[in-house]
Amino acid sequence: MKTRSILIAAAGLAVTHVQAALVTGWADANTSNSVVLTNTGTASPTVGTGDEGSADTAWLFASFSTISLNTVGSTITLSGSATFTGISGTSGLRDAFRMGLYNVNGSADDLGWLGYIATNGDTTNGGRIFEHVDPNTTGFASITGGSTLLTDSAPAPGAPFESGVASTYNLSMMLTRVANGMQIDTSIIRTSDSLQMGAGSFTDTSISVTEFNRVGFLLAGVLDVDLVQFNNITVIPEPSVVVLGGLGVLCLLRRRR
Ligand SMILES: [Ca+2]
Ligand SMILES: [Ca+2]
Ligand SMILES: [Ca+2]
Repeated sequence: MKTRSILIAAAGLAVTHVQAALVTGWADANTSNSVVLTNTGTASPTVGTGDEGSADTAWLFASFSTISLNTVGSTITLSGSATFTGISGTSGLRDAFRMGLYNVNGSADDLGWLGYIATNGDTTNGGRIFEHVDPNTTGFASITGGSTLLTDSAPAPGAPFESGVASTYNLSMMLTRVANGMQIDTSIIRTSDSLQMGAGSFTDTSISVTEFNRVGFLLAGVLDVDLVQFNNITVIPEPSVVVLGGLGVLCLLRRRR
């Protein structure tokens, strides 16, 4: 009696690529200032004119198509860089630069958004991660009312921003849906010497939001910054490859007498 086995393996893989999205359509939510924005229709907006302090107090924001982090392991990464020219503020610079990912939460203005904010540190204090929970009534970049401090990283060993000269910082904020909440990983790295000015990592186990559709930046008045050039601000959803099929294995046993 012989038994012959035929193994048929069928891999049904359907691949969907989700593109990294350039973030465009920038505006300043601070209507009481007179900050000049240019290149707002691109992913590389320019803040200020080069005149002393002309980029200060901007609350820069833009929309993007909603990205959902409803599945464990899914991520969204905000990335890009910013070149600061003419910073002349010398004290109180912690939290002077902020970046965030938000859900607009049905708001018609810049108030009441939900999400996460990362800030820069300085020589004596680390950068920080904050959360805006539901409900809150504050501006998206506020780290006081309506905001919860999640973590406070170690002090950065160098000046937060170089005065006078232009310096560029690589920006990254990654949100990862994890089984017990949301992991936030952020960095603000000076390109000239790889100095880390960012806020590190935290897992938020009590989350208010899993869908995101706004990017926001703040340039505080203490910077006295003359020009800020953002470069290629993008939001990248992952996974970029979705396996819709899977692996099918069919075993056929044929018995011959
Ligand atoms: Ca200045
Ligand atoms: Ca929380
Ligand atoms: Ca100022």
